[in-house]
Amino acid sequence: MKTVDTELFKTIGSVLDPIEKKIVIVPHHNPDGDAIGSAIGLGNLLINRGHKVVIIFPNDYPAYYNWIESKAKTVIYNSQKKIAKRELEAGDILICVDFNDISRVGNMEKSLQNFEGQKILIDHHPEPKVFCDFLISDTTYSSTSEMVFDFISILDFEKFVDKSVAESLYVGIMTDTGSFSHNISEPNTFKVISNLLKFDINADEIHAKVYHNYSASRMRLLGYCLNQKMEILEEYQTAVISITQDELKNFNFAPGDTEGLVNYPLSISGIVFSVLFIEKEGHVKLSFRSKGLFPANQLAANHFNGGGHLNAAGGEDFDELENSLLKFKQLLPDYLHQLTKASNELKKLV
Ligand SMILES: [Mn+2]
Repeated sequence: MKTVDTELFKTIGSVLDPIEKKIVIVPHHNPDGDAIGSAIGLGNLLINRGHKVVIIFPNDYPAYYNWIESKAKTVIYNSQKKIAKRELEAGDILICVDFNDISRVGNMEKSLQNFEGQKILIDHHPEPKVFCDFLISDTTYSSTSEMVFDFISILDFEKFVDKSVAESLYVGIMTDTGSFSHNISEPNTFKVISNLLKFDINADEIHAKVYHNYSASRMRLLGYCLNQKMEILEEYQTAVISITQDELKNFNFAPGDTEGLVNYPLSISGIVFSVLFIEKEGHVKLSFRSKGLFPANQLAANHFNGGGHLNAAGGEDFDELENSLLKFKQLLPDYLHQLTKASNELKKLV
């Protein structure tokens, strides 16, 4: 079971005093449910406490998260650079959530580097590259949103939690655990969920708002990818899916439409590693998911300029899609031993 460094949380909490200070919250580029949920949840909490808060998203987020209510002003850096820069200049405290490497904010990196106030980081990814003055970094948490709730509890801020805070943090935990299907063996996760449910939130409704809110073309894209584009590399217990820009256009691609796609092949018995290749302008974006002991983050870091969690990582390759796919396949023999080992461990469990 995890041990929480209460003193560290309290020290960092004291940075937030007095409440007149202006706080800027920044999640990572291509924000997912946890990045959005932890940023908005923390933002609403701090506003309820009397702070001035602005949330700057490096780029826009999927429309199925639009219903989450932010009391703080939100700015999208990519489309509102001037306003975003002005807000960063005016900020006293920067709180970075759900990432631990400054390069994860995309082209907002330079503006963050120039931030002159105090910087706090709250995150659950491994191997932080330190760029903040204060760090709460703990990989035993399911999500940053769960960490934010502990932060709130330890600082005795629960009196500032309302429905909007609880809803946002619930979204973060729900999405980062794949609706409570992975990273859920720590009792603390459910303790936090149980606390959030006390704030009159409707968990059934939240699930439906996020997962029953997709476009028909997104579902057709999913069907196409699984039916036509999924390749099973049996010897390596690996599945790959690759999508070109043209294919995405054919399915009226909207941000978020490929989120979660990489998880599907892991439902196949015997598959321990799933990789999604998406062709972008000038590069290929890769998502890696694994089961058991296979270190998806190591492969991502070693060969594809990436990293992340043991079982969920990302990366990018500055090459053509075909070359990238070929390079990946040629790498697999080097990982055969680890893939087989992970697969054998899992067989023991079934
Ligand atoms: Mn997260």
